Amino acid sequence: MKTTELKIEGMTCASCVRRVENALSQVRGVSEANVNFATERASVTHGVDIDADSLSKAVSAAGYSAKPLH
Ligand code: 9UX
Repeated sequence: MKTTELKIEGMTCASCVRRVENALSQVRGVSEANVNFATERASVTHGVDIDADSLSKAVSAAGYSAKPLH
C-alpha cells in the first residue's frame, strides 16, 4: 500500500472530517482515508499510484481544499 498525505483547508467542525474522508474514499483506487481535524492533514492509503490531482478535485467538490504535502 502507498500513502499520500494532504493538507486540508476549510474544515470548520469535527463533522467536516467525515465529509472529507468520504470524498477521498470514493476516489478510484483509494482503500482508506483518515483526516485529522486538529492538524488539518489527510492520510490516504491506496494500492497503486494515484493522481494527487484527483484527490484534490474530490475534496474541492465536497467544499474544501487539499494540497499534496509530498
Ligand atoms: Mo458542520 Mo463542518 O455543517 O462543514 S460539517 S461545519
